[in-house]
Order: sequence, then C-alpha cells, then structure tokens
Amino acid sequence: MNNPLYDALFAPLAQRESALMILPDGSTLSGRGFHDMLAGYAAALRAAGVQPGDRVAVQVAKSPQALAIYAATVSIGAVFLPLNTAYTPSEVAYFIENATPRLFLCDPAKAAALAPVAGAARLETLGPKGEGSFQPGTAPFQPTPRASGDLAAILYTSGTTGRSKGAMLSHGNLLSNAQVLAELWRFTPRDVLLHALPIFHTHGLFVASNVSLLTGGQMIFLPGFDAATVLRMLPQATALMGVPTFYTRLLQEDRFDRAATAHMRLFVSGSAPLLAETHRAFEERTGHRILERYGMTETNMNTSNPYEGERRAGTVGFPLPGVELRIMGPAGPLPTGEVGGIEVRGPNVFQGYWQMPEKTAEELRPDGWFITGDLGVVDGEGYVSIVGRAKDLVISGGYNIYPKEVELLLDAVPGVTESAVIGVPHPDFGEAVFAVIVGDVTPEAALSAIAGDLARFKQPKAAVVVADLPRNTMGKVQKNVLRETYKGWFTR
Ligand code: MLC
Ligand code: AMP
Repeated sequence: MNNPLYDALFAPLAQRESALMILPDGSTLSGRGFHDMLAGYAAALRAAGVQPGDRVAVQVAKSPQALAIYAATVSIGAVFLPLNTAYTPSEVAYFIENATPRLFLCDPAKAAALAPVAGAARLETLGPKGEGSFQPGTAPFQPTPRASGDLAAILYTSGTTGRSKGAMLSHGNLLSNAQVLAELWRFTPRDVLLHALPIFHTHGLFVASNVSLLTGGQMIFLPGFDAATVLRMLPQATALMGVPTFYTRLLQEDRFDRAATAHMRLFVSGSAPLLAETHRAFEERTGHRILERYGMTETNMNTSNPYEGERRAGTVGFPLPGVELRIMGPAGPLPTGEVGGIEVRGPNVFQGYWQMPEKTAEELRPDGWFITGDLGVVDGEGYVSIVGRAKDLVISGGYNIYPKEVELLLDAVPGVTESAVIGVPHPDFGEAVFAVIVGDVTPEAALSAIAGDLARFKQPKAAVVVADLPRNTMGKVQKNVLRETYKGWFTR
C-alpha cells in the first residue's frame, strides 16, 4: 500500500464528478472539487516546509477547506493536530509547545492573539470560506508513502492530573476502525450523512467523516449543530451521528416526528451517555431506535449496539469485530455481571501519548491492553454497559472537562482557599460543570477571574461558596457527597 488513508478515503474522489458535500446554502462540492482542494493544500503545506512526520496544528472553523487540510496533511505523510476552536490562547500555548508543529493554521480573526503563542511554528490563517494567508499551491500532487503504523494524527485529551496528553493515532488505527464501522453500520454510496459535529474531535473527524469518505457517500456538511438547520436539511439525509445533546434538542422540536424521519436509515449516538429515557422518547416520537456506541480519543470506537438485533437502551452494545474488551478488577479479569475497569485491545488502540512514555506506560499495558478509565459491566448476552468513570471527568455536551484543570485556576484566584469542581445533571448538556468554592470571594468574581484562560465549555455554569468541603477520614474531598448535594441545581 502507498498511503493507507489517502488510498482508501481520498484517491477515489479524484474521478468523482458527483457531489461529495452538500452545504447549508444548498450548493455542492464534487468529489473532484474536494480532491483538487486536497492537492492544492498539499502543495501549500510542502511549500511551507512541512515534511513527513511534522505536525500541522489547526484551530479553524469547520468548512470543506478545513477537512481538505486534514486530507492533505495525512496524504503528504504529516501529522494532523486539530484543536477545539473554543480554546483560548493560553490553552493553545501548551499544545503548540508540547507538539512543536511546523505549521499552525488559525482563524484570521484570532491571528493577532495567537501570534505570541505560535513559538517556532509558522503561523498562517484560514477563514471559514477558505480566505486567509494559507492558499492552495499549484505543484502537481503525489501522495507520500506511509506504512500502516505511521502517525496520521495527534488528538489531545485532557489530563487527570497535569496537562493534556497527545494521543498518537496511526493510519492503521484510523482506517481499521472506519472499515469496521462502515460495514457494521451498513454504509453505502447511497448514504447521505448529516454532519453537524465539530471536526476537531474523534467523533466528527474520524467516525463521521472517515466512514462516509470510505464508503463513497455524501455529507451534508454543516458548520455546527443548530436544530433548525438540521431539520431543514434532514429530508436529504439518510443518517445522522451525534452526541446525546443533539437528540434531546431535536426532541424539543415539534416538527421532529415520525413523518420527518420516515426516510432516515440510521441515528447514531455517542461520546457521552445517552439516557435510557431519551432512547425511549426518541423511539416513541420517531419509531427509530438510536444506535449507541462507545469510544474515546485513544481508541476510536470500541463497542456498538447491533445494526440488526436489539439496540438496547442504557448499553453500548458489543465489542466491535477485531476489538477485545475485558472488565478488570484489582486481582485480574472479572466474570460476567461484575463491575470493573474497562480495558480494550485491538488495531484501533493508539500508539501511545506524544513524548510521554510514563503516561503511556500507566495506561497502555505491554501486551496491548488499554486501560480506558471507564467502569463497566458485561451482561450474560454480551452487552456492555458503562456504569461510571474511574477518572475524575465531566462530559458536557460531548466535550470532556477535567475538574483538576478548572480547580487549579480557581485556586489561584485571590480570595479562594480551595475548590472542588464536579459534574451535575443538566437538561441540555447531560452534565454541566459546577464549582464548589471555599474562600472570601463571590461565585461571580471567582468565575469571571478565570474566564479569560479557559474555553467557554469548561467554565462552571454555576458556583457556590461554602464554609468547607466535605472530606473523608483520609482528608480526601468527597466529590460524591457534593454531587449528591447539588444534583438538582439545573434540573429542579
Ligand atoms: C457550548 N457550550 C457548552 C458546550 N457547548 N457548554 C458546556 N458543554 C458544551 N458541550 C457553551 C457555549 O460556549 C455557550 O456559552 C453556552 O454553552 C451555550 O451554547 P450553545 O449555543 O447552546 O451551544 P452550541 O454551540 O449549540 O453547542 C452545543 C453542542 C456542542 C452540543 C452542539 O457542544 C457540540 O457540538 N458538541 C459535540 C462535542 C463532540 O463532538 N464531542 C465528541 C468528542 S470525541 P455562553 O455562556 O457564551 O453562552 C469523543 C469520543 C467518542 O468523545 O466516543 O466520540
Ligand atoms: P474523549 O476522551 O473525548 O475521547 O472521551 C471519551 C470518553 O467519553 C470515554 O472514555 C467515555 O467516558 C465517554 N463516552 C464515549 N461514548 C460513550 C457512551 N456511549 N456512553 C457513555 N460514555 C461514553
């Protein structure tokens, strides 16, 4: 094989005159048009000095051009490093410093704020319509040969204790997962995927885009999720992939009913737990059973409910073909029905954390088993359920927030003695970030003090000031007590 991802996902587009993307204004982009973009950006990346193995960091609005930069980067053997557009310059600074990209592409409107953190990276801009300093080149295109184990992307996951870790994903990791999902979920060239997820995380970039590209279908490529636009475009779609918030928001629209979804083939949910009650409400309203699957940045997808057969609410289905899954207890693998740590092994499992061998060794066993940090159980029929998290993590609207990162910032605010950040139920985001603060400060003042340093989605949606935090006999803060105390904050 020449370049695994290029050959499987992008090469066929060079000959394709039919639409690859349908855009919100109704215009389309053909397969060939997208391949031309890929070739042009590949030339521009090479002209900017990007060599095989170099990282290309990208923090830009979702657009066909942004996806073409991903395609061009992996096609020339470089490593794609997408960043959430919500990250502030102080958050971006860490990623640039850690990954030392050759090139950093950012939104033209943010270039001035980001220039001081670009370090040795060459800073170029790309706007939502392809405008900016980074323009396609004209040199003839040839993909750069890559082996299956060569890196294609680094995606950062937040760190429980210190800073974020860059999960290194190879061509083989990404391609094997796309192939398994495409087959399991029966994707064909006739599919039109409604793509409303961001393309800086696994779900939108790899699960949604790669599966659609691999199978030769079309994508309705929306800049983000907006219920009205999704409803407007839905008649053209056959499949939708989303986080649970997509589904709870759609259920709030009266027009979203059986008639509006009669033509749909598949609704997939993941990245956060889908409440069994949402699953049931969705079926009642539309007649469709949402297919829930489970994955993570380090592994892409691990399990999925069946396409045919029972899609069981509250479970994440079975391990994917080729993926092994076990439940670990303190003394070894546990039998059916017992709760323990979920571990997975297979061609989907990442290559380790970028330049963090100790962190890699903590989570990736020498025999290939990856310790996910999720707690689960497998029932007698083989269905996997996620029952909790060993890692202290909040998942809000499908985005992960590590409390430690927020606590460190809060603790540095003048007047704050200490803080505990937790996730509490939220009707829209599933969980919302909530801060319990000790100190001589108001909640408003503490929150506004950290606002400039933290992406909006990580900022606590509410905070309280208390006299002290509940602790166990070891002196450890009892977050379970706090979660119980404040669980009704957003839902009452
Ligand atoms: C936006 N906000 C959020 C938020 N998204 N706050 C908490 N959690 C979120 N997820 C903030 C906004 O900045 C805004 O702040 C306020 O909340 C309301 O915003 P909104 O306009 O209602 O949000 P919207 O832009 O509509 O975004 C919501 C969303 C989006 C759910 C559509 O968050 C989203 O697309 N999420 C998908 C995340 C995803 O792709 N996850 C996959 C990770 S991969 P204010 O105060 O300024 O108004 C992975 C592996 C796997 O996990 O298994 O897939
Ligand atoms: P990330 O680190 O952003 O890739 O998030 C991965 C985490 O999201 C997993 O470790 C799980 O905790 C969670 N997750 C993903 N899919 C599901 C799901 N279907 N149900 C519950 N949790 C999920």
